[in-house]
Amino acid sequence: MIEVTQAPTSPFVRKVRIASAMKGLDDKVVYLDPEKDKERCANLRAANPLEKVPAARLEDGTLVFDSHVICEYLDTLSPTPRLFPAGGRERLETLTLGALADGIMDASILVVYEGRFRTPETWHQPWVDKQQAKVDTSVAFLESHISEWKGHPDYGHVSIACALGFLDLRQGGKWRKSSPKLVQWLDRFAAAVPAFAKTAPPS
Ligand SMILES: N[C@@H](CCC(=O)N[C@@H](CS)C(=O)NCC(=O)O)C(=O)O
Repeated sequence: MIEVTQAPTSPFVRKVRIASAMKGLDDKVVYLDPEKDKERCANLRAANPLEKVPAARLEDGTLVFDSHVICEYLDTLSPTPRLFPAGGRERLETLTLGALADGIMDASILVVYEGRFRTPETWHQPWVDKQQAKVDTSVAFLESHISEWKGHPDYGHVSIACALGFLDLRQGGKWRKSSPKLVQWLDRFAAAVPAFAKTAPPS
C-alpha cells in the first residue's frame, strides 16, 4: 500500500485523493488519519523536512513529496486517464496550470496562517493584502483564460478545482461573484470528476 499523510481540509491532499480516484487506485492508497494514526502520521510527516502534508511512503518504502510529485507518481501506475501529458506544449500547459493552482493555495493558506499562528497585535495587514491580491489576480486571470480539457480533465484542471474548492471553504466562495465563467467551469469539472464531490472538505 501507498501511505499518504492527510489533513481533512488540505487542498493539496485533495489533489492526491482526486488523482488516485481518477486513476482507479483507491485500493492501493491509504490516507493516514492524523487523529487515529498519530504515530505513523507524525513519523511520515517528520520524514518530510518541510513537515507538510501530503507526504507519501511508496510500496517499497521510498518517501516522496509534495502533492505534484505524488500525483505524477500515481499517474505512472495505471494507463488511463493520463493526468500528465507526456511532453511538449501540452505538458507545459498542464504544469503551468498546476503551478498557478498551487500558488493560489499557498497564498490563501498564508492568509489563514496569519490568523492561526500569529497573535492579533502582530498581524500585518499589508502582507495579508499582498497574499490576497495574488489570489484575486489569479482568479481574474482564470476567469479570462478558462482552460478546457480535451477528453478528460488532467492534473492542471484537478489542481485548479482544488484551489477553488479551498477558496469556497476559507473565503466563503467570494471569488464566485466576479467569476461566472469559472463557476460554470467548476460545475462542469464536478460533473466530469465525481471524486471532486466525494473529497469535499468538512465545512
Ligand atoms: N507544495 C506543497 C504544499 C503543501 C502544504 O502547504 N500543506 C499544508 C497543509 S494544506 C501544510 O502542511 N502546512 C504546514 C506547514 O506549512 O507547516 C504540496 O504541494 O504538497
